[in-house]
Amino acid sequence: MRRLGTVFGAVLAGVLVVGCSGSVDDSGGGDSKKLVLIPGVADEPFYISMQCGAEAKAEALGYELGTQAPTKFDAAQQTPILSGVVANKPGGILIAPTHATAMASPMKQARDTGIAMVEVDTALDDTSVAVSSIASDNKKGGELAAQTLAKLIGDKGPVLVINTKAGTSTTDARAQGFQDAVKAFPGITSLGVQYNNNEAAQAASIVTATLAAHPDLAGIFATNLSSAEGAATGLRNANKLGQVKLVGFDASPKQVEDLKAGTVQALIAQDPAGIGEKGVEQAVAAIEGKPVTRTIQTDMVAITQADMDANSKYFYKRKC
Ligand code: T6T
Repeated sequence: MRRLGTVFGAVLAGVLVVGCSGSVDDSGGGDSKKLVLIPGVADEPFYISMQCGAEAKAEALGYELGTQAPTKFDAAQQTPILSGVVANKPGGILIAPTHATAMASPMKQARDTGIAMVEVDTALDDTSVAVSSIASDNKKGGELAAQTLAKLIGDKGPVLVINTKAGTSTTDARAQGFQDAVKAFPGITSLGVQYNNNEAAQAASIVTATLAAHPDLAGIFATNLSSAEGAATGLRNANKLGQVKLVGFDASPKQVEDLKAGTVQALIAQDPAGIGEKGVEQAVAAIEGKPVTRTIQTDMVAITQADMDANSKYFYKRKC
């Protein structure tokens, strides 16, 4: 896989030689010094933090990075954005594919035009398309969430997983890791996984309906920002704050407020800025014909109210 990246980079370097300025490929337009980040959804602190890291690294390496994002976390919206970006022929694209299979065909088409494709956060099932993938160890994150929640509920009671959208590589791995790890606790019953379509309001409704059917609900694992923010609202609406323990992935400003207020008991924070930085490094390596690392894992940390001040560097941003 490393070899694929290197060879691919060398092909791009060949294109550079043809271009007159060293950065512009005059054979068909485009600019190899340009990178584009295509996040999963616009205006969301995880991706904003990723963009901040990517922009800073691009500037440091003498590249320009633009961002184009869909308004919803949806492959049908992300596909035309990707096609529009490809038409402008940047040197590299950092993309968080919104679906593990539905984004395969448009991403292959992009790769086949000679653009260096790097996956940031989410990934395709097909590992042959991107030269590099940078993400948290999401399965391990789900396992960590299960252990954290088990401790909070004294190893017993019914628990629910609120997941985002089926087909999202990261959150599916988190839910799987959680479900596998929870089996080690005989006193815990899994109520299974429900999907909120990456909409906080849907997560709140799921909590309301689950509490009506299972008033003894002990704990919830919310696999990302939208599900965790919405689950906190659902618990608040039902006056169950603190009674039903909530562990959520991510660390948006609202999630951090919820942790401070005791609405959420633990957050599993990722390092989106680090994902963006490393994504740029890998895209640039591929463009310049240098060795590329196929898979890179970034940091993750479980944060509780007790250690939130010490871990504030992991909090996500609304702007750079
Ligand atoms: O949890 C992150 C990201 O890792 C996941 O792939 C999708 O949801 C987030 O962006 C948070 O909303």
